[in-house]
Amino acid sequence: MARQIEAQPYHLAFAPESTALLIIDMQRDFVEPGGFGAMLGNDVGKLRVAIEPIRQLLAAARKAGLFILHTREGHRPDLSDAPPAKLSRGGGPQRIGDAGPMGRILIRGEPGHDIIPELYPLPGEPVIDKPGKGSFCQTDLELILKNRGIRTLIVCGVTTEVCVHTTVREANDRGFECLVPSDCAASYFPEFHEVALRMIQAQGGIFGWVSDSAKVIAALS
Ligand code: C5J
Repeated sequence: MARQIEAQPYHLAFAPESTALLIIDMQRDFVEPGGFGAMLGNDVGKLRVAIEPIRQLLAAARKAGLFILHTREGHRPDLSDAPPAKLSRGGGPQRIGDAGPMGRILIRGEPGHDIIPELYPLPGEPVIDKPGKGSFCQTDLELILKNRGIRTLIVCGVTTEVCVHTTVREANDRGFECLVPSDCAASYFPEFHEVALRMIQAQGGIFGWVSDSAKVIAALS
């Protein structure tokens, strides 16, 4: 059944059965002290504003029967899937793979790599482990979405201008319609968050649509 979400630059028509909620990298490594985000010199508190709006949207999406997926950025323990150019970034004393208070930084299976308890996946909700910023790069996400008949993505998570934006761009080029609820994404740099959202909806929605959690929840109810 077709419905509409009030959004910018104009409403988005969607059908719940072909719509997925995709939650990007809500991992301890990004939103808690001592992880990858902090290692890069960021104030992780800036990302935590998105947790409660995502939690509410996730609950509404589960109730509405939407297909829900989560992603995690991270690497194999032997770092064989981490490009040297990524490993050398940061400039600080710590690198990806080094030991931190939540285990080895950005390494699969370590406590810091896991999704935060507030947004923890339920059994049956796919978790896509990705080595890069985009969720389609070197993952089976596209296959899973196509097999399920998904055409519309509601994309949440962190950070707005990095993994959320990269994923929206990748998805847009693959023919998916993407909507980002503005309060369900966050950045270590609030000005980047604002501009990233403007970039998505500019030029008639060059990459997709922007709305907020209240409007999406209203459309799902
Ligand atoms: C970053 C991400 N910012 N999940 N990753 O390195 O946005």
